[in-house]
Amino acid sequence: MSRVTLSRYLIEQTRSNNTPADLRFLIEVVARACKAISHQVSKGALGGVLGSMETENVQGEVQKKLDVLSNEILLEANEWGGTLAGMASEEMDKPYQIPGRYPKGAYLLLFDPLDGSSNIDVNVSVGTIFSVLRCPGNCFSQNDSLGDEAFLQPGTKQVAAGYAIYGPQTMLMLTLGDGVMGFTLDRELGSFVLTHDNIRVPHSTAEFAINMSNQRHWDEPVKRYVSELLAGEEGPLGKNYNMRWIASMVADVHRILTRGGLFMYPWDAREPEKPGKLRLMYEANPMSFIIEQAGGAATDGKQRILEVEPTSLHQRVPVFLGSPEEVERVTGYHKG
Ligand code: P6P
Repeated sequence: MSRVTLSRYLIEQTRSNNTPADLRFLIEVVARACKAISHQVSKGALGGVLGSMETENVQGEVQKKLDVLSNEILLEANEWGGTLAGMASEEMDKPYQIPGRYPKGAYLLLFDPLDGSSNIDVNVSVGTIFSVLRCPGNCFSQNDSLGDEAFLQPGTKQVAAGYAIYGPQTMLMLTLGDGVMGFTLDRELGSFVLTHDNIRVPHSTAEFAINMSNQRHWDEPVKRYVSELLAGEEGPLGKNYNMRWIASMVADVHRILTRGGLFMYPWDAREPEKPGKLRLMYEANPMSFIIEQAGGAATDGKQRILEVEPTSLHQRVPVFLGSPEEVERVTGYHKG
């Protein structure tokens, strides 16, 4: 059977689901940028790209050289194509304005250019997470600059989302709202090839992912739930659970898409004013769209993450996502 490349898949989607040609082009360009990022990441110490900058991003986190490089690769790849009205990134305080010399388009691209970058220097999988929204109204025809408010749409408004994972293989996981497809980078071809068609998250699981070192800082529903997981078959859940924590959301979510599981990054009392660590617009929303499209569930402990009404571009949110049976259980504990 001939291999279905990302390009062929997108063209077939255009025919079958009327995926707009400019959205197809946007996804192709993002995928091409992810190939370039994969190339840089794979150089490691040989590429002079490891280590940190002397700068901090809007999150107050020290930027890795590859954070900044990955951000630049995505901006330069996407600014000229005429598909975007603007871009927003974890690495930039304000939205990126499409330069006046380029045409604007109808979409907004949001991304975490290199998630899990603290793992880069220890050669653990990292990734790029992206989300696509429509620009509201006719913002792409405006001459004035695009403000944060154009991006502040709930996750249900996403028209596409995906991530690239830079691990033993480089893969691109993508949803256009009609299931989740997985593409593996064939470095000889230089193309992403469809290898996982219509991925489904198992309804139940015996594996959870959380940073246990924060246990004493969690609120009571999470403390109760995790203690029940740890009690195993002698406890109320009546089965033994395994634990994984890669501390790279892309890698943890990829494992859950592949074999099920529950990923948690709850609120904790270390910085009580912050709802959580993970960012809504370019981490939780795209990952939640993907997980739900694969039959999983994603909540902030109280409601679907995709229904959270954003109030700021870089806002954070608690995250519980993965196999529905466990997401519903831990969410139920928050409702008392
Ligand atoms: P911690 C990476 O920095 C990240 O944003 C996510 O990819 C990951 O799930 C989380 O933070 C890890 O956080 O507190 O365990 O280091």
